[in-house]
Parts: sequence; structure tokens; C-alpha cells
Amino acid sequence: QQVESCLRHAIERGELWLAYQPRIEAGSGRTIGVEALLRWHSPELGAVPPAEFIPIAEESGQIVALGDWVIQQACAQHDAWRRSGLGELTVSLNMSAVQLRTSGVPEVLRAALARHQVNPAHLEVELTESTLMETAEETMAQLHALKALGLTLSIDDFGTGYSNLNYLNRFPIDKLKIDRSFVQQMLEDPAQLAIARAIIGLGHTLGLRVVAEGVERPEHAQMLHAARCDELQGFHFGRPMPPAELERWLRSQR
Ligand code: G
Ligand code: G
Ligand code: NA
Ligand code: MN
Repeated sequence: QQVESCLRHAIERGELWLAYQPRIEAGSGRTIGVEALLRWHSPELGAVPPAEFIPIAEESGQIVALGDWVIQQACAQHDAWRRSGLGELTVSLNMSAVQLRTSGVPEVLRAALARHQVNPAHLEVELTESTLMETAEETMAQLHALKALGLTLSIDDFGTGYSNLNYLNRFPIDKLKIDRSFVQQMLEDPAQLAIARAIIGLGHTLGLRVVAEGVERPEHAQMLHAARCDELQGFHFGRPMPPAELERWLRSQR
């Protein structure tokens, strides 16, 4: 309740910001993108983690305004980085099921891309398996509308939802992100490694790129690269960082 009422003013009072975590191309080791992750510092409540406030915002419907803000902010940041010569990083953002279902979201994305002159090929939208399964029929038309803008669509936390694998063929998706639970237990548990490998094979067979999340150790990166995983993300490379810190990090990588 308190979260909900404080959240109501968070956007206008400038209490929200986006952290960016680097995403690395496994083959070259280059940073090819960043994932935008919402952060909230409330003067009343302190730092509230998204795992806490996003479910509340989804219930109250505030997630639509938050999601619109994330889209604007991510596109503005992409534009700023392009102008400052940091290169053509792909920016990915997380979209909740509630926002995906709103009829206005394709237009919000289209307008933000145009205003900030973002190449749609450089914007990625991450959706969880449960988001896709929740509302399969209405979601389908909406996914096609997002694809028609030229965006990349990825399935986040893949392998943890109760998915009907048929949807992989039916939905216009481009990428799978292997949930970090598989990666984190890969070294100790051969079954988890087998699952990670199977997801990579499945993705490639279907013509999808595969990203591993939660890469915390050099051994994770080596094993995933050997298993032909396309992209890697995790604390081993970099944590989610404020924009200025990410810029310094990128420059230090060159
Ligand atoms: O960054 P962190 O690990 O605290 O994120 C926790 C959860 O919050 C993750 O599942 C992440 O996908 C989700 N999350 C972070 N930022 C956003 C956002 O901008 N929109 C939505 N819908 N979820 C987000
Ligand atoms: O659900 P989603 O994949 O969007 O969640 C992303 C969250 O995962 C980020 O908020 C980030 O803090 C967290 N994260 C990113 N890399 C790692 C990692 O290597 N280990 C762990 N434990 N969490 C990570
Ligand atoms: Na994500
Ligand atoms: Mn994830």
C-alpha cells in the first residue's frame, strides 16, 4: 500500500533510473548490448528492489506508466550513447504482461524510436515465458505488431516457466535467454549443464540466438562458449551499472 502510493509520484519526482548490464558476444568477447533494469530510490522507503515494486505496479496498473517511462528512457540513452561515439549498442528492456496487453504499446515504442532516432534493430524487448503463456491469443497479434516495428523479441528466464514448447514455433521471437539458475549450477550439477546445452541446441535448431544469464565465473563463460552459446551476461563481465559507470566500463574494455 505504501509502495503503491509512493510509486504514484516516483516518475514525476525523478526517483526512477535505469541500470545497464553489459551483454557480451561469446565468440569475440565484445560488448554488443546492454540490458536496462529499472531502479527506484524512494526518499520515504529507500532503495526498493524491482522484484518488490514491479508486482505491486502490475496489480495497480501503474506498470503501464512505468513501462512507458522505461521505453522513453532507454531510447533516449541509446541516442545519447550513439551521439557520444560509444557505438551501436543494442539496448534491451523488460516488458511485463500487463503492458504487452495494452493496445497502445506498439505506438509508444514506434514514437520513442522515431523521436530518439533509434534503429529498431538496436532495441530488444524481453518477455518472460509466463507472459507469453498467460494470454496466448491476444499476445500473438501484439507480438506481430512489435515485430513489424523491426524490434528483436526475446524470451527471458527461459526454462523456468510452464511452457508449451509449441509456442516457440508460433510466436515471432528471435532469442532465448537461458535462466540463470541453469548457469549457476552448471559446474556442480551435470544435469543443469545438460539442460543449458539442450536449450542452446533447441534455440539454434529453431533459428534463434541464445543468451546465457547469470554468468558469474570464468568457467561458466568457457563452458557456454564451448557449447556454442551466442551471448553471455552476468556478474563475471559486469553488474548492472548507472549510465556514467557503464560508459567508463565500456571505455576500459577497449
Ligand atoms: O534487476 P533485478 O535483478 O533486481 O530485477 C529483478 C526483476 O525485475 C527481474 O525479473 C527483472 O526482469 C525485473 N525488472 C527489472 N527492470 C524491469 C523493468 O523495467 N520492467 C519490468 N517489467 N521488469 C523489470
Ligand atoms: O529476470 P531478469 O533476467 O530480467 O533479471 C535480471 C536480473 O538478474 C538483474 O537485475 C540482475 O541484477 C540479475 N543478475 C544479472 N547478472 C547476474 C549474475 O551473474 N548473478 C546473479 N545472481 N544475478 C544476476
Ligand atoms: Na530481463
Ligand atoms: Mn532473466
